[in-house]
Amino acid sequence: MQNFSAFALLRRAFGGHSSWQPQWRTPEPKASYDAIIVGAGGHGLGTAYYLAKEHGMRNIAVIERGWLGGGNTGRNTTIIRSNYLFDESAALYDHSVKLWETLSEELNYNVMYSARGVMMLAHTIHDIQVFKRHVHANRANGVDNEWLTAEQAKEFCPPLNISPNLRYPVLGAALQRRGGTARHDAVAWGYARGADDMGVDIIQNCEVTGIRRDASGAVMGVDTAKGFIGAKKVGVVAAGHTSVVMAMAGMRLPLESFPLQALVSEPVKPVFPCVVMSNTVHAYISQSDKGEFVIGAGTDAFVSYSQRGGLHIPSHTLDAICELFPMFRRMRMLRNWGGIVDTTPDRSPIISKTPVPGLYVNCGWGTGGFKATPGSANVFAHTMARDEPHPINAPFTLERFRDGVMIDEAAAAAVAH
Ligand code: FAD
Ligand code: PYC
Repeated sequence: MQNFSAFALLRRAFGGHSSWQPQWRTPEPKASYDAIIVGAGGHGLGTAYYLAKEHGMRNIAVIERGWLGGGNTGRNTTIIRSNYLFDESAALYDHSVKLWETLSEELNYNVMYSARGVMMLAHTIHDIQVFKRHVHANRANGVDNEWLTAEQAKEFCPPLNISPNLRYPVLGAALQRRGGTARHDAVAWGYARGADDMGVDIIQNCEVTGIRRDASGAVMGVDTAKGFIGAKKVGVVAAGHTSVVMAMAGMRLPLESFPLQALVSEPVKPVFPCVVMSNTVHAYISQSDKGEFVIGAGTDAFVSYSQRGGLHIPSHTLDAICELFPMFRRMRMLRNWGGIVDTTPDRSPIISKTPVPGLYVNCGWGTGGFKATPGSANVFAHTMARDEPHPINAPFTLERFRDGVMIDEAAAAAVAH
């Protein structure tokens, strides 16, 4: 409670459902904690929340070099879905979708989860084959996904252009009706508030600059901009910069970091009822509750830590949007931005113990980790608390790259990332 202003207390008293964000007063770090999470994105804050709520660990700190939710959590296009191909992924992402369904009630904070349906367009025979394979695999796993003709796709999303004269005509679509969107900053703030209520320290403006190990090699704490902070366990959840942080403990990870961009239009009245993604012409779009079109672009083709990305990339995306939705041609774009995502060779995440006792890592979500926030945090907390993986994240180890047991979800983004 000590971290909240009078406004926040009032808002709590009246139910807490507001997108208004309290000013966070960062506490001074203690000399040591039972566990430290590096990175106050949704995954890190969620991990602290579940460590406290489900595993009774209260002496925890989340250490963030910037401000909470200022990384990819606050920069993404918020698409939520679980229509992944392989059994391991379906279990992980659907665990997350199920948590999304009740997250506002769980946190008493409106995360604005809206299951408005995610539709992936097919423009080629190859697209049709890939998406139908996903539909069948998903249904075999109890995950909803269905095939639509082009006419049914237009019925579901009236602004869609299904003219056969398009450069890449729409030949059909895969629709996951439970997919949708949520409010990204509310997720960060909801988990932060919940964790704070249970005694977790959230320490902003405090970069982790080193990971210290004792004579046996086990973790003993982190060096930070505010000095050394001791901890028996350290969980690294620093999307985009995981390799940099893990190198502090002497570990190399199979990760590459890329800028990924998004942009929003001026706000208009509600005209767009769902989420649409197209890999072939590369664009994805939804309409936020404020009325802005939220549009995602591609990654740069080369690795970089720049949070800008090439200007030609959003410009190609807008070409694609105008082709698919000609009625949006005169819309003006308000702002664009980038984030840094880190990607593994098989495009699946790593949620794992490491060879360093007491050090855990959650990374490699690439362009698709927002949807996974609750599920990932929930199983990572289990892994850290019990020093063994939850059955859902057991396949997502670091060792799979040594043993060749990949979970190849390269086709799963449904966008060319
Ligand atoms: P972050 O929110 O990035 O948090 C990591 C934190 O670690 C940051 O706040 C950072 O400052 C901190 N940190 C880094 N280094 C240090 C250090 N040394 N010391 C202390 N703190 C440190 N996913 C989807 O599922 N759907 C989408 O539609 C989607 N669209 C996207 C669009 C864009 C433009 C981008 C960039 C990403 C998109 N993603 C999407 C991916 C998604 O945003 C990420 O996978 C997810 O948000 C990662 O969450 P996180 O909590 O792990 O990381
Ligand atoms: O994973 O659905 C996704 C996604 C959409 C845009 C970026 N990632």
